[in-house]
Amino acid sequence: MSVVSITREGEVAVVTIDNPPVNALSQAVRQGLWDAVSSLDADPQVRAVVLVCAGRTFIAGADVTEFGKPPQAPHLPDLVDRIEGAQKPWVAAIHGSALGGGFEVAMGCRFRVAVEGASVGLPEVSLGIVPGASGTVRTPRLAGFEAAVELVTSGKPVKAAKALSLGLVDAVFADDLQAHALAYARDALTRDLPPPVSVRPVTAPDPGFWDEKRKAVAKAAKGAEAPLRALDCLRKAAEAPFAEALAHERQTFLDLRGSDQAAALRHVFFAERAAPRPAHLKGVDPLPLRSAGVIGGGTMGAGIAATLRDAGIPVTLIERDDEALKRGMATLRAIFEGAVKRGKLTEAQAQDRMAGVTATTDYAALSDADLVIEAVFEEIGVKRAVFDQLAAACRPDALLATNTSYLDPRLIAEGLQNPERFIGLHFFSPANVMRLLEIVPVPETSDRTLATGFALGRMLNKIPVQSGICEGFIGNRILKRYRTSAEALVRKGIAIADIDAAMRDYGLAMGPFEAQDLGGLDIAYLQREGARAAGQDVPETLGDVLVRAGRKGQKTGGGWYDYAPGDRKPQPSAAVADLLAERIASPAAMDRDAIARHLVAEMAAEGQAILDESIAAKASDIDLVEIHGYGFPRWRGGPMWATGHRG
Ligand code: 3H9
Repeated sequence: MSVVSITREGEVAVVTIDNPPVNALSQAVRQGLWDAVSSLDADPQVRAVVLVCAGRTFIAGADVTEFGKPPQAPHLPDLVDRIEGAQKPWVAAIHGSALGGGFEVAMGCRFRVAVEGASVGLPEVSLGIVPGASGTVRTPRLAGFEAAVELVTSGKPVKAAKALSLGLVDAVFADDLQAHALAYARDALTRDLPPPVSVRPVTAPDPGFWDEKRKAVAKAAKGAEAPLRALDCLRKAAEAPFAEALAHERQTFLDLRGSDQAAALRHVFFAERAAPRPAHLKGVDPLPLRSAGVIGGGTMGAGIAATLRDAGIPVTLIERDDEALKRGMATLRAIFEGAVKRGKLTEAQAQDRMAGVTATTDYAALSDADLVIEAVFEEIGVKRAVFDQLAAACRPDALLATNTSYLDPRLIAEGLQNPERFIGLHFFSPANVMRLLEIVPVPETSDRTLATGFALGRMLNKIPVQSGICEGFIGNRILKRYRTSAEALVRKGIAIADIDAAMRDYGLAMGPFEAQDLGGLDIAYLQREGARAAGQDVPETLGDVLVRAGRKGQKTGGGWYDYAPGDRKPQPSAAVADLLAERIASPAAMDRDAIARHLVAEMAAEGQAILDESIAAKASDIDLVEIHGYGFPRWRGGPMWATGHRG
C-alpha cells in the first residue's frame, strides 16, 4: 500500500496519508504528495482537494529519524510551495496534531479545517531547530507576530478553538471531519478564493517589540539556542520579502540541524519515547488500574493523590487520625486551587478532582483498590506497620507500592504476603508536577507488577525509569555525588557563589548550594546522622557543620548563604566563612566553565558506576532521571550524553 493515496468524491479528490505511527513526512510521503499535486492538477474532473491522514493524527512533522542523514528531494519547503501553487485549492483536514512540517504543509493549503480536540503547533525549538519549511514566514501572515512569536519560540501547540481564534485554522467541526471538510471544499468553490498564505501582507511590529521579545525569550530559553534563532527568523519575516525570509529560515534550520544542541534534544526525544515501554517487558500485560489508595497525606502523599486524580483515577487517602487527614485534604485542595489560579484547571474540574477522593482513617476502605502507594514517614518500622495493615485489608492481587526515597525496599517488603505484587514507585516532589518516576522492583516483584508500574507511569504522563536497589536509587545517588564534589571544591577554596553561578550558567535553574538552602539542609543531615547512628562510617560534611550551627537553609534565615528577612536572594555569608574556615583552603580561582565541566563529569562518573552495577539499564535512562527529576538542561542531553557516555 502506498503511503499516499487518492480517492474521488465527485469533483473533490481526497488525498490520504497513511504512514504510521504519526504520518511523519518521510521521503516517501513527500514524494507521494508531490506526485499527487501533479496528477490532480492534470485531472480535469477534480476541482478541489481535501488532505486527510489515516490513524491517530494528522502529520506530526518532518521524520525525525531522517535528521541525521543528508536531505533527500523533494525537500519540504519545495513541497509546501508546490501545494500552495497547485491549480486546485487544497483543504487540510486536521485531527490529532498538525505539528512542525505537518502544520507547514497545512499552511501551504488554501484552507485549514480541524476537528475539536485537534491541535496545531510548531514544536521545532524543542528539537533544537527552527521550522524549516516556512513556519516562521507563513505563521505571522495568518496570525500576526504576537501569536507567531509565542507559537514558534515556545514550541507549545494550541488547541483547535484557540487556533481558530488566532486565524491559524478557518473552521472547527465537532465531528465527522472528512465529511465536513468535503462540504467546506465544495462551498469554497462557490466563492472567490482567498490569496495563498505566502502573498498575504504582514504588519511589521515596531523595533521595541523585538527588544522586549528577545529579553523574554532569552530568559525562558535558559541557554537553548533555537528559540532565539527562531525569533531572528520571525523578525526577518517582518522586515524582508517572503522569499528572502524563507531563505534565511532555511539556512538557520540547516545550521541548527547539525548542532550539538539539536543532537542532544533528539537523543532526549527518543529516550523519552523509549522509556515508558522497556523492551524486556514487551508482551507482558499490565494489571488494570481503576482505583488507588494513598497512605499518608503529607506533601508527597497529597502530590501523589493529585497526580492520580489528574489521570482520572479515584483515590482513597488514608491518614493515621482525623487531624492528619484534615491536613492532608487541605494540602490536596490547595494543589487544585493553585492549578485553578494558574489557569490550568477550571473551578469545576478542581471540584471534580476533589470529589474523586475518599478520605478515611480506615484501611478497610482499601478492600477493592487495585493499587496502594505508601508515602509515610521515612522510618522502616512505620512503613512495615503500614504494609502489615495493607496485607490484611487489600485484595491479595492488589499492587502494593512504597514511595521510599532512601530506605531499602527489600526491608520494607520483608515478611509481606504475596511479595510479587510489591514495588517501589519513587515520585519526585511536587509529585503532580515532576515527570520522573523511578520504578524499583525487589527480587520478588513479578514482571506483571513491573509492567503495571510502567503502565501507571504512562497513565500519569510520567517518564518512568527502572532503577535497581542502591542507596538513593539512580537520582539521589547522583545528587549525593554532585553535592559531595561541590563541597570538595569549596574545601579547595573555590567560592560557594562561583560554584552556584557556574551551574546556573551551565543551564540549571539553581546551583547546588542555593538549591540546598531552598530545600533545607536538615533532611540530608538527618539521613547521615541516621546512618552514623547505625554504625556506618559517614565522614563529616560541610553541610553537617552548618546544620549543627543552626543554619538549615532559607527557613532558618541562612544556610550556605545569608538571607535578609522576606528576601530569597542569597547573600555571601561571613558567618559561613568563619564556621568553615578551618576546613577550607585559602581562596582559589577556577573558571566557571571548568567548574561546571568538573561537576557534570562527577555526575557522569557516578552514572557510569550505576551502569556498571546494573542499577540502570542504559545511559539514556540516567539522562532522563537528571532532566526530569533534577532540572538538568534538556538541551545538554543529560550528564551522560554531555560527557560522551552514549547508549
Ligand atoms: C519538523 O517538522 C521540521 C520542519 O519544520 C522542517 C523540515 C524541513 N518523526 O510521542 P509518541 C514516533 S521537526 C519520527 O509516543 P503520542 C515516536 O518516536 C518535527 N518519528 O505518540 C514513537 O515511535 P515508537 C516536529 C516520530 O501519541 C511514535 O512515533 N514535530 C515523530 O504520545 C509515537 O510517538 C514534532 O516534534 C517524528 N516527527 O504523541 C512532533 N513523532 O512507537 C513530535 C513521533 O517507535 N511528536 N514519532 O516509540 C509528538 O509530539 C508526538 O509523537 C505526537 C503523538 C503528539 C504527534
